[in-house]
Amino acid sequence: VAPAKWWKHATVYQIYPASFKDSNNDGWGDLAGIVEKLPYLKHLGVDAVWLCPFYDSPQEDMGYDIADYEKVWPRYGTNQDCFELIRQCHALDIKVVVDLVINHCSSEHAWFRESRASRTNAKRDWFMWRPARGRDPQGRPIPPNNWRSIFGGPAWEWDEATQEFYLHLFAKGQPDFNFENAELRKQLYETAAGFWLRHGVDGFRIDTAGLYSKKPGLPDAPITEPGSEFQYAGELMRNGPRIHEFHKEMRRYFLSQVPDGKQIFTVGEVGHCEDESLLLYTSAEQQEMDQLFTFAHTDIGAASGSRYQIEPFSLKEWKLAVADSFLFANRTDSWSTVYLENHDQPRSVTRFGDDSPRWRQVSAKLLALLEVSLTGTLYVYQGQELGQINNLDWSLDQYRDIEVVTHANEIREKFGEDSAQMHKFKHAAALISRDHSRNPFPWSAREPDAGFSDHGNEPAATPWMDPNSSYREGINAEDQLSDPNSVLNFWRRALQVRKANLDLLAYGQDFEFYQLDHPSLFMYTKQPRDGSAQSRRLFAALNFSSQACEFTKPDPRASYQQFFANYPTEDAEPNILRPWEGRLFFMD
Ligand code: TEU
Repeated sequence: VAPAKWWKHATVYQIYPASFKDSNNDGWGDLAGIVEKLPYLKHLGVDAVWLCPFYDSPQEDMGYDIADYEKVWPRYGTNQDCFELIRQCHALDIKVVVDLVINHCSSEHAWFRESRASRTNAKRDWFMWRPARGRDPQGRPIPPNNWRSIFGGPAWEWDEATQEFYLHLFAKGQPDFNFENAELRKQLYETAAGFWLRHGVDGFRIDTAGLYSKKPGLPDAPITEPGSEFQYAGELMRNGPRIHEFHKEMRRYFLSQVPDGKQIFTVGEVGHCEDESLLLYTSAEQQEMDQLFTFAHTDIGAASGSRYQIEPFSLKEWKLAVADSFLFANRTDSWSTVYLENHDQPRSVTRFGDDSPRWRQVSAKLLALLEVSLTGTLYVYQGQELGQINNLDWSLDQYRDIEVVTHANEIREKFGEDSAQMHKFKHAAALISRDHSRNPFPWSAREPDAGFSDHGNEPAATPWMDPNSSYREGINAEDQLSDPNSVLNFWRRALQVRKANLDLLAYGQDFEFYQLDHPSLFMYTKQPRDGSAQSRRLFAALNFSSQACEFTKPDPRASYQQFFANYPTEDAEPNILRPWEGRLFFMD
């Protein structure tokens, strides 16, 4: 067996700095708060943390709009706090991965201010400026193409002073860089990546890693939403002709900034793309990225380009989508990821389990059991280890995310507050909004702010976002730490089981479905990687429904030894899975 790269079998814990822990009682999480909670993470058993953006930013898109790559946002602390956090993590043998956000910066970044100063500015070409296509009958400038921004509305913003549009695939405050400009690329890698590599980070989560090379000529998008002024640009903005060249160049730069022998790693957020491109992006030989996040299994039932148009999906479709996230890498030199949650996704218990009080715990455990058994680097998002659920019964004004706000405004303007469209949108937001993963972390049930802020003898500050009221129903760290049957303690054990069986669980190969068509059972087998001392295969039997369900094992001649389950084994019936029950077996 080849010597392992640490990041292949690592469990990475994703931290949303605004909402993890507030150490200075200002209602916002901060870096010192993360340091305070490192023992909690060590106890859980994670190997690395991925920190969402903590850089200076006007926070139009929660830090994904960066105004200064080399400076910590003051509410999160100082650069010294960040260097200290890196030191403390390393002292506990926890690696640190940070977010690399380079498709765009904030419109407040010095480079963009210069670029917009005049058409002849030396940095004009660092962003995507284009002239108007003429004027409409009212005399307003017509955007260069019909692209819609990912957050809704046009992807172009008119600059009155210099009489041109700039492109922003996301918010207005997030102008896209022009990657065709070599000088820009060089300076960008230096400031966004070099600075942090030299301060000891162990890798990057590369934001929007497929978007840097757009379709040359920026042609109009096909009409997929008739009657709408702006259209989803899909493949025209993604995976363009120079994307692999850019990634290779970036990779060479990263390696030039770390000491010889240090293993850094990168995970790219790529979303939707063909298997061939996935392989190119992640092949060890190609030297681009090490692994990536795809969206098929998390965006399921939400049309691409219009996330809030939700449709029901079957378990079979989801099983296939889950498998797609890692099967492309089987027996190749590529690597994959395992994740169900992040800061752009709602809570997995609500999406894929059952968040009713009766089944939320056991279904959260089932999802943990599924994830620890899959091949690839495992990512756990803060709160997921508690079985956090969506915010139930929220009103629209409690949401904070720019995506929800922009869409809601658009619908209100077009159809009105009381329209069927608005009701549909509210329903979709309750299911799928990004806010559900962004609430303050529930540390304790004994405080009105869920123990988010260290407030000493002062009253606790009002958190920047309401906590999920579920903290009063047992979804908080304090209660779960002391309950041996909690979701948290199950996750701890699950990570230990994974560690004890890496060759089969984290590195296993040749995943195959058993009874793929079954409407409520998710069952599969796989084998240990080649050369492993482990010779037994895995058989997993998972019941994704709130009804008991009979199951059979794939090969009646094989012998089976159950080694992990999410229900007590004493009263188990050999051929029946209870609601949301899952069992893992060694199969000989
Ligand atoms: O997300 C990029 C992305 O592909 C989005 O389409 C994402 O799926 C979106 O949130 C779905 O609603 C990254 C970050 O993860 C996200 O938080 C940022 O808002 C975005 O980039 C812009 O930087």
